[in-house]
Amino acid sequence: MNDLDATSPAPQGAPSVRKNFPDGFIWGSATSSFQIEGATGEDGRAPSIWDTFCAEPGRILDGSNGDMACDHYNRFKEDVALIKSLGFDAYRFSIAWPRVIPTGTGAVNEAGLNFYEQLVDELLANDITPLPTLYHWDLPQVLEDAGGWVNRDTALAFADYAAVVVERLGDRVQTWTTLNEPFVSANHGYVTGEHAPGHTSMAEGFAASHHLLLAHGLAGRRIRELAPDARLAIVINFTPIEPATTSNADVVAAYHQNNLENRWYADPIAGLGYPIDTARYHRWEQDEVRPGDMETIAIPIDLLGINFYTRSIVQAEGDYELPEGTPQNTMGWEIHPPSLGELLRGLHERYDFPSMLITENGAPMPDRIRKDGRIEDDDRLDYIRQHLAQVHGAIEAGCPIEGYLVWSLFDNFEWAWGYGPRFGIVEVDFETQERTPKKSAEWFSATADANGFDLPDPTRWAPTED
Ligand code: IFM
Repeated sequence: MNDLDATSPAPQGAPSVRKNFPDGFIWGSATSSFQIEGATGEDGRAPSIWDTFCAEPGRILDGSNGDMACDHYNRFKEDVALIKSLGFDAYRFSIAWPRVIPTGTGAVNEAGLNFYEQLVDELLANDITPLPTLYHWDLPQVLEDAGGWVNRDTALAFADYAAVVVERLGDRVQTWTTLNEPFVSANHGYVTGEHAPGHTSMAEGFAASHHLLLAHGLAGRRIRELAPDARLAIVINFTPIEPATTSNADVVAAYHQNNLENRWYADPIAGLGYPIDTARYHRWEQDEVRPGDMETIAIPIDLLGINFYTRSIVQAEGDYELPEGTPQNTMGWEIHPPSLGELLRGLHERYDFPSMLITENGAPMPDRIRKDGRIEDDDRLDYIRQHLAQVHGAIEAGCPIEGYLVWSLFDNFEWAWGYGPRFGIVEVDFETQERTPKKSAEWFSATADANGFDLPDPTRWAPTED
């Protein structure tokens, strides 16, 4: 949409290489309901576990909450116009269960459902493909009060909620995503306690993980019945794991961590069951698994959504610290683009899902340099460019990757970190709600428009050999 040549000059002596993407490659951005909508008390929305969590002292680094966030609920039309001006093909967002069914089960809140209907219609009117996710962590508090994801009934309630949404929007939405990052819901919510509802129990984490997967399968079945032509998807976050040393203890720790983070969800969905040795290692007896559950979970999907940010180096004792000088973002996550390329090739080899979409990738950066009113975020631009180069390499290696969605469209509420980390390619001034595209947004927009980009210094993060 713009004629900006945002490609940074190539370092001397390193000619840049053109990366053209296949025709029809999808370019877009992603957000989630609690992180941008605000309006937590409007039009009949009931509290979610995140409203409750934010109200507990000490849970959120800057003491903030989602009450205002990006006020997207009241500004969605201008936000869609902004997406349109950036020339994106698709927009991934999530639907807030506590807006649609405030009591978790039962009565539908028309005003809540209407909001998403208007959003979808506005996107379609602007030729932007809506990619809704049915659950991105904002569980109705009333369901948490009844046990949350540790309670099997939550999975059944999720399927009913999914059916309500699909019945209303199924004629306009072509791809339905059930869950976002079930690992984070179960692990951060019920094991480490860093996310809502803030519990710290390994046993609860395993129960939650099974019920989340069951929720995916049960909802998937309803989606198939109600929208037989739609595609069924789930979004999983992957963090490639490496042992810190070759010691037996570190290798074993890394092995089980890899199973928990990277295989626990994709394996059962692919019909491979839970990584059994890791279940035994953690003494999970699988009491929650009832006859037929694993078949329900293994309902075939059409699309795997992949969220990737970093890799993780694991040691048996204590947390690994990155050596000084390691490239990292403002949350201390290592920047290591080759891990994405390896991940994509590995996923395709292991699972062979019909299609894959990068549903999240991006970075919080300092955003301190400003010129002519715009943030000059060359670091974020380079992060996105290097990861796109890895996606390009994976496509060339035969991986069926249909698109790339940057996380995130906006600076927004970064969960337990509050509003400190800025992931947006569009700056949000939280005082005035003014939105200003950063340099990375202009570069990404130009890249989408050209369906490709020039990669300077191509040897810097050359894809590693498997
Ligand atoms: O902000 C989150 C998002 O909600 C889920 N994936 C990771 C992002 C960055 O932490």
